[in-house]
Amino acid sequence: MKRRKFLKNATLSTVALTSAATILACAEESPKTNISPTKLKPSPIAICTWGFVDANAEAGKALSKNAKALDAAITGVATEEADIKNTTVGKGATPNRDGQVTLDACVMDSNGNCGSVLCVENIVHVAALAKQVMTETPHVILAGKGAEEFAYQQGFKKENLLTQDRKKAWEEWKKTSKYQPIINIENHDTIGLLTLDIEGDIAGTCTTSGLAYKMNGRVGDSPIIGSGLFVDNDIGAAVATGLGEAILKSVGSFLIVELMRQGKTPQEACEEAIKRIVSKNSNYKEFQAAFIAINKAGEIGAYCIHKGFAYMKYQDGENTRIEADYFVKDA
Ligand code: SD4
Repeated sequence: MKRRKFLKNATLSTVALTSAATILACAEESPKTNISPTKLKPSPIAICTWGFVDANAEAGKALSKNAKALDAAITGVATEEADIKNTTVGKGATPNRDGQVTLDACVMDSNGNCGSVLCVENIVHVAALAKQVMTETPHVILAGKGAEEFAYQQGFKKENLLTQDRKKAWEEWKKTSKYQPIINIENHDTIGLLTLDIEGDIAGTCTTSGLAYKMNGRVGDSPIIGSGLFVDNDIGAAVATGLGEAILKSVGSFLIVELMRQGKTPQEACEEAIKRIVSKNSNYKEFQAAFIAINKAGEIGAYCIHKGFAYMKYQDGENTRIEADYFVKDA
């Protein structure tokens, strides 16, 4: 072989080898995920359960100003906690059957830290309180009086949560109440809010008074990490609303995140979690359960048992209400 031809061939082979090595190295480094690379850098997103336009907009706007995911989520839900027109969250919430308003909330950040408060009275902003449990105590959960006392130490104000309007409704309910847990589909308006911030980090919170006229001491899924809320910043997050007893038994939010880890889209994962609840509860036609979820690519999913569940999505300055697909189609 002529020297020039040999050199040319040698150069070509080197180029080919180098390219092959580069391709192999890239293949090894690329994450094992179904998410397309073009979708890996979404702009900030806030999603929340039900049609909470203002709360979701607050969270979305905070994200646009570079707030961290969890701070934006807590800012968003604070709007509902303070709104006495929402009878399932914060001030103005419906009391338990003994006339006490008791609140549940939790938070989870993008480092896997979480905090939760159960059955708290006289404190409006329980999601913010759950964050204080996370950051200022060695614990994850504080309940009842202990959580309330901790709130005062942290500078939270004592407030009467029972409005005249809710007191009247409770007195009316007492006249016919059979003192059995009454589950109806109208018992909703819990706010669960998930955020993906400018850094691509994910966090979430959930805050509620739970079921109207629940037994004193009853706690639902909303403040229970894994059931009402779960975040894994490598994968995504999910949050629930609906009948807490059914959601608790399926550890639904954790299930959704794990299904996404296995490659399901947020939509597929939400559908499987709802189908799991349906398959394990023969009375599923009598209650509502719903999930929303987000993954690292900013893809969203939502699914519920019965028609009528909607969620909000804020991204790029647009706050959109989206009706979720549902399981019971024969109603
Ligand atoms: C609970 N999951 O305490 C809550 C109730 C709820 O919208 O979501 N209401 O069971």
